[in-house]
Amino acid sequence: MEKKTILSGIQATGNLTLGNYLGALNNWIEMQDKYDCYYMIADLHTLTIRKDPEELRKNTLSLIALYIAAGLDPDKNTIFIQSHIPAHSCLSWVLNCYTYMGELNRMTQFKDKAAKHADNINSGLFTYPVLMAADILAYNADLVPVGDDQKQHLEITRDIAERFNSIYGETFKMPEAYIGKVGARIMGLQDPTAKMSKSSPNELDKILLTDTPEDIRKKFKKAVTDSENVVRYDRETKPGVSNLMAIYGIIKNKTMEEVEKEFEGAGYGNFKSAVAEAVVQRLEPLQKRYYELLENPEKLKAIYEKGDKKASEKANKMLKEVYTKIGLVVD
Ligand code: ATP
Ligand code: LTN
Repeated sequence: MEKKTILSGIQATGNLTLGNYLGALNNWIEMQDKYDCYYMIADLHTLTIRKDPEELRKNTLSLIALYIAAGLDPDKNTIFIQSHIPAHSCLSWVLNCYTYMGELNRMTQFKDKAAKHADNINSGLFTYPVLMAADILAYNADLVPVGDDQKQHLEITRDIAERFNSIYGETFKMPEAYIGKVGARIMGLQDPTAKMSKSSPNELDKILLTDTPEDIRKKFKKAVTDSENVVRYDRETKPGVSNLMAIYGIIKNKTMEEVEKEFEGAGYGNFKSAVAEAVVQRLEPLQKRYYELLENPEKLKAIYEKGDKKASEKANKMLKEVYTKIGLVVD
């Protein structure tokens, strides 16, 4: 039987957080044996917020290194750079003509980002989900592993695909979001009611994948909990503790009941140290591989060049089919 196709990406906005890792990247690693996987660096999406050019270039390469250091095998997965495949932008333009302003206006990420960057509400920020739809539909992806915050973008992708298919006949496959049960939304350590975000200005709120063990221990020690001193999972009334439990549970592959049992009568001090150690242990080998890879830009280049080639063949085929259906002259 033919393998199902997976596509996902992360913006090249800099250092990844534990949220990005547990919500997205960690699931990707588990999928690499069963599926035909395409993982890209969403560098074009990064342009929707003003970035220093040199920093963007550097972030793009370091994100590839991080993908591999986290466990993505470049021989099993197609790892590529979004901007290297012009078909994404071409398909995005076409799909823009099948997407309504009203639909885009409802996107919560647009509203959040527009509020955060009120001085630069550019049209790229508004049409961001259409480029994301093009990324996904160009590969006929069956599944898209992302964090919970991207659910709405998957819904609009399906709406656009359905609209196109209903006019021109079966063209795009309907993609589905693949969202992990526990790690879908890792919350901030200082404000456990908001998601951990790499753009948060409060360093104590987020764990970066490149944080030192000392930083990680310090941040968990200072994490906000509650006064009950009982390790119990309840997102509503105990958001801080529940978030720490989720982090521990994913890393140790344990259910929330198992975590509750393990820390029965332990108190928050011991529990927090255990969570910190689990994270330190998981990140140590990742960091070692990451810094080694950064020393070897030629190797990284060879990986994305190979990925670019495979990705562009697949995306170009789909673009040609779309162009033909809508009436553009293709040959
Ligand atoms: P920013 O803070 O700059 O908006 P981000 O941290 O949300 O960025 P993205 O590049 O937008 O990062 O997201 C990359 C992937 O990580 C997506 O699949 C997203 O759903 C997931 N993700 C981001 N934050 C979290 C989180 N706190 N918990 C779980 N998954 C997350
Ligand atoms: N918008 C996504 C990044 C992204 C993406 C994609 C994810 C761009 N294109 C295609 C999955 C599939 C985000 O995580 N912020």
